[in-house]
Parts: sequence; structure tokens; C-alpha cells
Amino acid sequence: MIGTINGKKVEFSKDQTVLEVARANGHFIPTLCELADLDHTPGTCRVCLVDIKRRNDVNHRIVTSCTTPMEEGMAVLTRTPKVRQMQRLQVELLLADHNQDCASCVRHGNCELQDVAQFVGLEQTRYNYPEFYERRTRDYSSPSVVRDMSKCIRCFRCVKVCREIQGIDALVITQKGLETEISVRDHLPLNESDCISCGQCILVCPVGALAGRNNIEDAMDLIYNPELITVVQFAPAVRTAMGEEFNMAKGENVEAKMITALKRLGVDVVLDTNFAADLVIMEEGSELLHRLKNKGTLPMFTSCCPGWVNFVEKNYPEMTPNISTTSSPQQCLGAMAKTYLAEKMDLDPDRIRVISIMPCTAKKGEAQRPEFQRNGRPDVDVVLTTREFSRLLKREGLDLAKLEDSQFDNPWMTDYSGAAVIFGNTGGVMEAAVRTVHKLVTGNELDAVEYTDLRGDALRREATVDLGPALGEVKLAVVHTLKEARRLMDEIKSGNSPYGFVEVMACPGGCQGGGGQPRSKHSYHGTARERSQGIYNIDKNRTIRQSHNNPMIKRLYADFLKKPLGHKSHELLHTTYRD
Ligand code: HC0
Ligand code: SF4
Repeated sequence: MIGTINGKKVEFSKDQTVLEVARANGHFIPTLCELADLDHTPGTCRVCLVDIKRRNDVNHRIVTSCTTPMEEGMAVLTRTPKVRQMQRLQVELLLADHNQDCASCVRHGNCELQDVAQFVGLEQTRYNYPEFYERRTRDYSSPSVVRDMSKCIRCFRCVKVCREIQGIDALVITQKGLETEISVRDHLPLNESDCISCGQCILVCPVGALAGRNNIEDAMDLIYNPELITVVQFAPAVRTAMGEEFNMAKGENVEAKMITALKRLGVDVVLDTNFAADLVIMEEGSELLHRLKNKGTLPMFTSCCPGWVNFVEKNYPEMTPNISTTSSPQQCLGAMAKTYLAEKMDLDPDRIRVISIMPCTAKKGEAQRPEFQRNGRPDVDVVLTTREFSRLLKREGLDLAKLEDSQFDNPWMTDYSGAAVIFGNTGGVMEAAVRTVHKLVTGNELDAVEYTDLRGDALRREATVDLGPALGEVKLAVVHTLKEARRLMDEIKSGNSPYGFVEVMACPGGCQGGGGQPRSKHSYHGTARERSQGIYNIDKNRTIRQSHNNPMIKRLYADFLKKPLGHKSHELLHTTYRD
């Protein structure tokens, strides 16, 4: 089919909207509710206005381009004075009911409403009605996610993500007309609701209505306190996403520049969560074998994703014994820093504070769990997301892209295998576990290191691993998104599940798609492929690719832990989740 946009001929197929055809042909139309790759019925923000004239029309009319199908012979104009004036008015109306305290907003400089206000040439807002927005809910109950509905523009993207991608459905639309609000189901505070803190809603929020909890000041208080020894760890998936905040190539590994940045900030010890991922494989792999040999609770679930753990506790409490007792790498690293590292470096454990940089909002809640406090102190003191750490660097005047490279210089807890870094992708924990479990059982390394059946985008992947005559074949499943996890759990509950070991990551794509990662403004997970490939490339280039071959892990066991599942491991690296 053929029509025109701004006088230029365009070809399109039936069922395409004016917005889609315009976008495909390089004509920019602003939007605040529509989001590419989110299957979402838009039409609420009304800023995507265009002028159209159908084939048999006499007059032009102004319509929303996201809801109007492109038709044969249709002439579309996107930038007429009338269109610009109406778009400007629409943005003014949105701002009238929007908290205009932009200077202190977490999205300042990165807000889609600001972008659109600039695009339509708004120089002054004529309307501002605090009596409307001030009475809207501000909810600071969750350790991970802050809801400030005084900034909400009711685009409904968050409702869609929580319902359709995660299958949680914690967010609902309440009231009507001017009173419309996005609420938490049953008007509960977020921390008492079904929300599992994954932060996916934050990734799609165009404004500052949904944000990660801000712990930058808490981290600075620790780093700039001369009495304290600050230890910072960063997660596998942070290093291939953080460059996006500094205009670096998508998927580029910025680990070496992050080390420099942390040193410049005055951090005392820089460690790598990857080291602890290798440690987790030793413990969790041994735990799986123990469960298989002793007819323990199966299938065993991975425990490293705190959104998933929250989900099991809230929805399937009877299955918490299926969750591996091995703590997540974040928590294991904290526990080791305050014991093993303190011993090796002759540091006073009471003066050590651990800060994590994570791609995940739920990790903030994980660090605060009572299970992970020892002698009244948490193993991990403060968690920053990738976005928060980027903001911290920017406000300290550090441009990651311009920093020189540094190497880890701590000799105890920094080395990592390729198996550890792939934890950041969906399927990575399972693949890393298979590499080690195979060796533990058979004494031989796997012929092919890369277990490709476990890779990919499918919401569920399966594989079978042969663990020899004594244990036989074990069926493995890898799942991402909680909607798919719920399906799997219902199968297990009804006795229709063949699996022995299951990895679940709450966020699409695993941690690389975590709710604390940089946003892609015009799509939901726009850089997932590059981030994920970046992670697999790091694995490919590591000399050591199995957790059990990491020399620093070998030394940790020789000098301190003695053996996996030993007494010290149980005390420091294992936990029981409560129902
Ligand atoms: Fe992950 Fe992790 S892999 S959960 O996604 O297991 O957040 O990157 O740090 O803890 O290692 C997140 C990422 C981690 C943990 C690790 C695990
Ligand atoms: Fe839903 Fe996740 Fe947002 Fe909670 S954090 S409201 S579970 S999308």
C-alpha cells in the first residue's frame, strides 16, 4: 500500500499504524506511552498528534498516530503549525498535573517528558495544579522501588510490564478521569503487596514516577568516612551495560575502567562478584549432588535471583525447601570479605563496609534480609544499581569513557572464570554449574565447554546432563520472566515436571536485563543482545572457564573453608529461606 508522509511517498502493509510507518521511514513523532517492543495499547498521552487527510476527505484532521491505521492514499503531515501547537498544549496539560520539581528528580536530564517538552518548543508552562498532584500517593515502603505518583503521567507501561511480562499484576489502574491513578492492588504499600522488587516497571517508566531507591548518599557516607574500610564488588552484568550511560559501545566490557573509577573515589578494596559466583558454583554444585545422592528435595532451584526468591516465598511458600541453601554471590562475597579477607589482609572486620554495584533493584532488599545479618551487621551494607553508580560518577565529575584502564590488585578475591561472568545472562548459572558438576562427578572436564542448549531467548530451555551410572541423567530447565516461572511452578506442583535442577531469573534475559540497568528510552530492552553477547565474549576470552579451576577459589578452600558444604561454608555461605 502507498501513502505519503510530509510529502514523501511511503510503502506500508495493512494493519500498520501511522506511527509505525512514520518511524520506519525516518519521520520522528514524539510519544510518551507507546514503547517499541512492548506489546501495549497506547493512546493515553496524546502527544503523537499528526495531521491526516484520507483519500476521499475534503478536510484535514488531527489524530493520534499510534492508534490510527495508515490507509491507502493517506497524506500525513507531522510538523504543521497546528500539530505543533496542539502537541505543545497537550504537554502543558500533562505538566499541569505533574510535580514540576524537576531539579531534584531522579530522572532530571534523562526524562522522556522533558525530551518531549523540548521537542515541542515549550518555553513556559502556563498551568501548574499542585492541588491535583500533591494528593497522589508517594510510597517509600519498599527497599527497592519508590513510587511517586505526583510525577505519573498514566501511560500504563508499568501496569503492562508487571502484568504481561512478569505475570505479577501488582499494579492496577484505579479511579477515572482526572482522578485516574496507578495504584498497588488492594491499595497496599508496595512492600506488603505481590511486588517482588524486580524493577522492570522502572525500566519502562518515562518519567520519575517509578524509581529505584536512592542509596547514593549512604554509599558516599561510607566511602568518605576515614574510620571505615570500604570494599566494593560489582556484578557480572554491570560491566557490559554501564558503558551505555557514558556513550560507549553497546556491550563493551568496562570492568577495567570501573576499577579506576572506584579507586579514584577512594574505595579501599575493589573486588569482583564474579569471584563469588565461582564460589557459589562450588557450593551449589556440591549441594545438588548431595540432594541427588541422598534423595533430598528436588528439583533444586537456583537461589541467586532475589526477585525469584521473593516470588517463591510469596506465591509458593511450600516450595521454599526447593531453593538452594547456597546464598547468592552478592551475599557470599560480603560474608567472605568480612571474614576471610579480613583475616588475610589483617583488617578489623568491624571497620569493613561492603558496597555492591548490581544490575538489580531486588538486591537492595536481599542485602537487608535478617538471614544475612551476622552479629547485628549485614554482610552487604549498601547496594547501588548500575544506574545509581553511573549517577554517582557523573556527579563526582568522572567520565567513565575517559578513564584509563586498571587491573584488579587485590590478590585474594578478584580472579574469576568464564563460568562466573555468564551468570549475568539467563542460563548462565546453570551452564556454569554443569561445567563443574560434570567434573565433580566424572573427574573429567566437559568436552564442549559451551553448553549451548541452555542459551538463547526462549522463555524456557531444557537440557539433559549425564552424571554417570550412580546418578544417571538429570533434566535441567532454565526459565526467565516470572510469568514463565509461574507456569513451571504449577507444573511442578501438579507432579508433571521431569526436572532435577531449575534456574530461574526474574528479569527478561537474566541480570543483564535487570531493573537496575540503564534504560533504553525508545524500547523496552533495546540493548539486550549486545549486553548478552558482551558477556559471552568475556567467557570466551578467559583462560580459565570453569569455577573449580579458579586458583583463588582453590586457595580459599585450602586456607579457610576447607571443603564445599563444610562447617565454615554452612555458617557463612548457606541460609534457609523462610516461608
Ligand atoms: Fe546477577 Fe548474581 S548473576 S544475581 O544476575 O548468581 O544482580 O550480574 O550479581 O548475587 O554473580 C545480579 C548479575 C549477580 C548475584 C552473581 C548470581
Ligand atoms: Fe511489578 Fe516488578 Fe514493578 Fe514490583 S518491581 S511492581 S513486581 S514490575
